[in-house]
Amino acid sequence: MRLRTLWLIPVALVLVVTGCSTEDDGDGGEGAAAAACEPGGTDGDLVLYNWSEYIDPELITQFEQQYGVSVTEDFFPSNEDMLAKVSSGASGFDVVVPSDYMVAIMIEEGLLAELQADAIPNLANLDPEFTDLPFDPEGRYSVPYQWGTSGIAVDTNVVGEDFEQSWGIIFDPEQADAYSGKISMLNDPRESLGAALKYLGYSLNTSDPDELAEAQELLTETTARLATYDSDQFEDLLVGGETAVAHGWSGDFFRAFDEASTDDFDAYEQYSYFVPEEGGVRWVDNMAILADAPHPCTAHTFVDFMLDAENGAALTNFNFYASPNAAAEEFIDPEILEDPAIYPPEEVVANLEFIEDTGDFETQYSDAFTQAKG
Ligand code: N2P
Repeated sequence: MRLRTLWLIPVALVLVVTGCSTEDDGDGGEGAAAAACEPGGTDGDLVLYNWSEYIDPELITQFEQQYGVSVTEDFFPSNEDMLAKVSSGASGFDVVVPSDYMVAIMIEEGLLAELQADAIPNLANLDPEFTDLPFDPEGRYSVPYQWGTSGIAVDTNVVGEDFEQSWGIIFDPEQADAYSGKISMLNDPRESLGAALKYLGYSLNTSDPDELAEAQELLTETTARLATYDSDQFEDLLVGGETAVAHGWSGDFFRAFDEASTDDFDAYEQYSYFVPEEGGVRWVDNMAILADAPHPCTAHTFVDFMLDAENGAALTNFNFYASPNAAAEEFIDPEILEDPAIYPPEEVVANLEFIEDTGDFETQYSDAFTQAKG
C-alpha cells in the first residue's frame, strides 16, 4: 500500500466516528461536494488555498462583489506543503490549485470532489487541448488554471551575455563557482531534483534509486553555493541584486521584470529567462475542489468565474503565465500572447517533461531533497 494512503486512515475514521458526512445526499458522490450546485449558486464564503501571488487581487474583489460572498486566501509554496495541510483533513479550504502530478496524487488519495460540470458552463471556454490531460482524464476532478515552464533567469550585468543556456550555470563548478552565494533554487523537491536529473541526462520522473542518489549528491554539492532555496521571492531576490542566477517559474520572473521596468529602465534587457537546453519542466496548475470543501457550490461558481473569457485573460495579464482558456485569447495582452517565452513554440515544448506521480517513490524524492538541503 502506498505510504500516503496510510496517513488518511485516521482521518477517515474520524469522519466516520463524528458523522461528518451528513451533508452527503446519498447520490454516490463524496462528502459535502455531492450536494447539487447550480450555475452561479453559492453556499457560503469561499476559502481559497493558492500559490502565492498567483491571482490578480482585483479578480478576488470582483468575485466577492458579483456573488455577495467574501474570499479568504491562504498560500502554499509547494505542492507537497499543500498536500500535507489538506491531507490531515478538515482543512477548511474549498478550492486548491495543485500542479499536474499532484492532481493525480490527490485523486488517488480521495481528496478531490468530482466536479459538477453542469455548474461550470464556462468549461466550454477551455482549449480542447486542456480537457483531457493525462493526470486527470476527461477533467473529472480538475480544471486547468495556468501553464508555464520552469527554468533559469540571470542578471546579465553579472553573468554577461555569453552564458550557456544550460543547467551548468547552477550545477557545473567551473561555471557556477563564480556566482557562489548568488544563486537560488526552488524550495521544491521535484523541481530541484528534477533540474539535477535533467543536467545529469536522466528523466526528471525517474524511479531509479541510483539515478536519484546521483542527483541528490549533485544537489548536496550545489547547496554550498546557494544563497537560498526559495519558491516565493526568487524573482525579487534577482531584481533586487541579491542573486544573479535564479531557478524559478517563468511568469513570476516576467512579472518582476515588468514591475522593475520604468520609462528609463528596461529590466528585460538586464535579465534573461531561459529553459536550459538539457530540458526541464512544463507544468499545468489546476483548480480543484476538496472532497470535504465546506462550500462546494461557491467553489464551483468560483471555478466558473475564473473560466470566464475576460477573467481568464485578466489572470494571464496579471501572472504572465499562459492560459488554457481559448475564449480568453482575444482579451490577452498581445505582447504576452506573442511572447515565445510565455507561449513556447513546439520545439521547446518537445524538450520538456511534465512532472509525473511516481507513486511509492514520491517519498524518496522528499527524503533526498531534505538531505540535499542539509
Ligand atoms: C505562483 C507560481 C506557481 C507556479 N507564483 C508553479 N507551478
